Amino acid sequence: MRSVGIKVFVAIICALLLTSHTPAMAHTALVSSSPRNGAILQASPKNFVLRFSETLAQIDGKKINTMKVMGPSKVRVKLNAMKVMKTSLSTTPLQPLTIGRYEISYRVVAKDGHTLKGNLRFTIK
Ligand SMILES: [Cu+2]
Repeated sequence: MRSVGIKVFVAIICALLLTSHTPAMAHTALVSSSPRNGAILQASPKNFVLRFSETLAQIDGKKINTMKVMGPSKVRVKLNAMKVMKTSLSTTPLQPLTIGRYEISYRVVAKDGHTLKGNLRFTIK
């Protein structure tokens, strides 16, 4: 019967969806960044790019994917607007950064609704 076939099909899809997101699996993760964590740079980075393992969620008018850059003496670096492109979040500094240690902290929401927070550091020599 046709309806039995559909039920089996639906059951298989449900099973796949459940196993594809078990608690043991990590949700979205940071895949790469520019600058890299621990990087020692000779000059100011032209941009900040974070790439994640999952597509980021976007809600019109809400800044749900953000990063913050703190510089020497805990001075917050002024950044241009955040750009979200599928799995990446990027921005550029308003002005070139000076010598010192910096920390990027980020908070993103993946399309599955899960939030990821983290931070990384880099130094300009
Ligand atoms: Cu998740």
